[in-house]
Amino acid sequence: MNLSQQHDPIVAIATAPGRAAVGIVRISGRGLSALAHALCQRHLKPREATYTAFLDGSGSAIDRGLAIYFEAPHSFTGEDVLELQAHGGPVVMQLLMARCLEAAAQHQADGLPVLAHLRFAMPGEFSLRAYLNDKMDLVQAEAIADLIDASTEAAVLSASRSLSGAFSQEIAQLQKALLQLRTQVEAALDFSEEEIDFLLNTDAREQLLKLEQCVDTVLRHSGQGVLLRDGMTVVIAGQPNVGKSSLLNALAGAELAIVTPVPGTTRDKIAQTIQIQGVPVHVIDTAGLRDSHDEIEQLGMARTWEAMKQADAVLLMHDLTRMDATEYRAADAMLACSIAEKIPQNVSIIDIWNKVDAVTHPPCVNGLLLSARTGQGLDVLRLRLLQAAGWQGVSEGVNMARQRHVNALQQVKQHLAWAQTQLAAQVLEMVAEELRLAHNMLCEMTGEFSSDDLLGAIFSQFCIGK
Ligand SMILES: Nc1nc2c(ncn2[C@@H]2O[C@H](COP(=O)(O)OP(=O)(O)O)[C@@H](O)[C@H]2O)c(=O)[nH]1
Ligand SMILES: [Mg+2]
Repeated sequence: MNLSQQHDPIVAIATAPGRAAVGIVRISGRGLSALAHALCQRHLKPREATYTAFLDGSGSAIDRGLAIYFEAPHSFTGEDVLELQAHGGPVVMQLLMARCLEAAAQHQADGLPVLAHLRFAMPGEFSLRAYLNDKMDLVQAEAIADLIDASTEAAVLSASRSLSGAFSQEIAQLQKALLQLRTQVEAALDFSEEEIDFLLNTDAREQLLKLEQCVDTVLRHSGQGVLLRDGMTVVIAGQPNVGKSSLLNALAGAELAIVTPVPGTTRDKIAQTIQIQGVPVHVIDTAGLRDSHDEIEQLGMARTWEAMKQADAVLLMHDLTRMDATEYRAADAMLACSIAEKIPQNVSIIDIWNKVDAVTHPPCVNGLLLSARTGQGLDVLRLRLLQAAGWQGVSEGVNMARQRHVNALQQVKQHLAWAQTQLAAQVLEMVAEELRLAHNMLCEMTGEFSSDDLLGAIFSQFCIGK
């Protein structure tokens, strides 16, 4: 998008495609009262719902519904916004949108060229404008998309917290403390005798330490927020017939994967997202791992390995009923070795021993005993998964966060650590520089400084009409 297009009026269907009771067409831009007049043939009082006909070019009603006009700057985007709430049929919506474009084009002839540039909105463009017009910062704008995409109740609550500005406030507090320290350092730099004073007498070291601790706390909470947003990926692996598909079904509470006593039933991976304490957990059932010459099964097994490498945790499943079978145990030992060899260190491997219902004296094992059939041990397994993900369930509520935020905070932390080192070495210019860089990172998080690339990457992920 070039710069001039940034100010074009935009239109989109704001509701999901398909049939619905109500559908909303939304327009944002300058000078929309003229458009409202063309569509409704009446004056719309700002911020009031008016029941009206939506007229086509010849004056016939396309539909009747509610029109709401928000006059700039008192709107979501900070521009004039017009919302047309009509019956939610796809054709009604298309007709209304086409009529908006037609009525806007008419204004070219009437000497209102701005309106004549009305065009379809790009994904996230309404939110982008809200951000550009200082209606919200970048963290809040991201929270809108996260709220819409939230897959669990906990994710909704945390995205809503971030949208209300709770996360932005935490960052603002860090910014404030950092700015205070920077001011002191910069002042000391300006007067060389004060520099000595500063180094000897101020509590700069302590302020820095305190700041680092605050960053740590925000960082920890953000990690939790990222987990709520992105969830964790868990792969169930093991030899054929140990009960992997049964476990997926038991965790999901539905018959998703085919379960049979025939080894090699699962040929491809099957995924399902469940939630544990509000954390989305993407569980992947895989083809059992064994020596096989079946080509399809081999392809399935290759996918199993790929999935394991990319997982956060692997549930390595063993079959308690076959503990006495030498061949089975040898294959299990081989499998454990290959997994330890091939799977990256950061993937947690959790050994689980299935079919505990079928054995009278379960042996002492290193891992969890469970039964996919009766559900025994599943609660412990769920908690173990949360533990592997690093979920602490912050009691005061989690702010929704993204990996981008965590990365930025880690860099802030790094710059503060370097600032400590420079302070110890009494190189005040370098302390000032590190603090400046830390401050910049925080500003980038909230979008006070931002590149077009970053904005493009963020807003293009939004849905159209938001
Ligand atoms: N007794 C008992 N049988 C189980 C349990 N879990 C799975 N099975 C049986 O083991 C066989 C293989 O199960 P399946 O889930 O297809 O194993 P997969 O090949 O690892 O996916 C089926 O006959 C299941 O009914 C369990 O917890 N207890
Ligand atoms: Mg299976």
